[in-house]
Amino acid sequence: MALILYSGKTNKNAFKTFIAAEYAGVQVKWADNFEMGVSNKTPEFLTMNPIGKVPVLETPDGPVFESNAIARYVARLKNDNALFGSSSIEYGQVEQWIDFASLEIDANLLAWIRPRFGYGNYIAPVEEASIAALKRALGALNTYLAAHTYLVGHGVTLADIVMTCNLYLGFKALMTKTFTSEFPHVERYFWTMINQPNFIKIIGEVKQAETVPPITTGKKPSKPKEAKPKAEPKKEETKEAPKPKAVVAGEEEEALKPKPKNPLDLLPPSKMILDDWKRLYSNTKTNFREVAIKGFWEMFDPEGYSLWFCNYKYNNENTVSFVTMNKVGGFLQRMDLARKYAFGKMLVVGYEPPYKVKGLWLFRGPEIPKFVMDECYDMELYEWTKVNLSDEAQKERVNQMIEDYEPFEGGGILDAKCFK
Ligand SMILES: N[C@@H](CCC(=O)N[C@@H](CS)C(=O)NCC(=O)O)C(=O)O
Repeated sequence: MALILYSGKTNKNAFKTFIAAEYAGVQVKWADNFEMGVSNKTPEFLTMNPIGKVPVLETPDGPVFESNAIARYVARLKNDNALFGSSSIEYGQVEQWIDFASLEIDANLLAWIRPRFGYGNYIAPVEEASIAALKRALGALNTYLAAHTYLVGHGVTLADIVMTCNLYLGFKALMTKTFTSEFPHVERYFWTMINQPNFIKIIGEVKQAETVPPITTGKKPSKPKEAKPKAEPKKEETKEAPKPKAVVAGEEEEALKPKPKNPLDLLPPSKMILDDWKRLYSNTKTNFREVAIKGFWEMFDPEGYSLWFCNYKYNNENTVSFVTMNKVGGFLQRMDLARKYAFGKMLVVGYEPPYKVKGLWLFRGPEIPKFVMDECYDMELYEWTKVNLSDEAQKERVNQMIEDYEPFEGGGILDAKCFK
């Protein structure tokens, strides 16, 4: 029989339960007709959780509240669950990171977000202190993750579930790319976790916040300028309730202006038609060297396009094959913004860990486009080297990467992904 979770369906604290349930093989379902602010204030609900907050899990043996406790309970329903680690010390570390995720990350994120979402008064020095404390915590997490794929051991634990759900709120609602780029290992960790099948199934696709929401408490900010995190672009604060993005004060006019052209569209025309190359690549099934590779060099326009090798900077961390492949898959998804201007091949090399991730990219223009560098955080996780076209060995490496030639630099190709 399924356990029942009382909560709104977009609550990140409720996601912890459902993700843990996926890993534990436990059935949980949402309570029918739950209405936030109404259902959690009834006398029946208050007997389950006297503070009237969600989520609450109803079990045959009684209710459990507090989202971390619910996730632990669900995980415990499976004996020897790897979500708790595989030894006493790992168990201790799982608990350590759950507390860190709650007390150092979530608490500061909430202190930052609440006034901006209209819950509680905005007080500039309080916001500043919350952001500083959050940055301190993210800095520490970033240092740890520089040498770790998961928070504990070599697989997903409850600590990763709680941490990712808490970070999710920040990435979705508050922490823009400008803010998170200071913490590249946290970014990589977050996108890797959020792309795990059991996470995607529950949370779905996540888009990072593009702006920090304006203050909506109805009170004038005491010190509006200092209130904003320094890295964020200036934005008008408003006294009114939140409005759809395009009509928030100062943005209406902006929204009506035609979108500026991508600077790459203003480059002198090129003889190379990217779509023709992509079509040739996709349609060549035999004689790849003679047809596709030969065709590539005939089409290639060194004036209008540039070729780049990339090499993942943290190959030693690539100890789990599917995590490595997911990482590359996530990168290609995020490169979607460059589909009109790029072609890429990404290889996961080696049949034994650590796997090496190497790629080849063709970009419109003589440099890697700035908007790609700015907007796709994965770019900085790779070392980029422009292909020297007068070096035949480098050109042969290009051919081999396009062709998935094996063995590639002495290793088998575990996975080859194409961006086209
Ligand atoms: N520490 C609690 C936080 C619970 C919480 O703050 N729930 C909010 C929704 S995310 C709530 O129910 N608020 C309603 C209220 O305060 O009355 C947990 O992790 O479950």
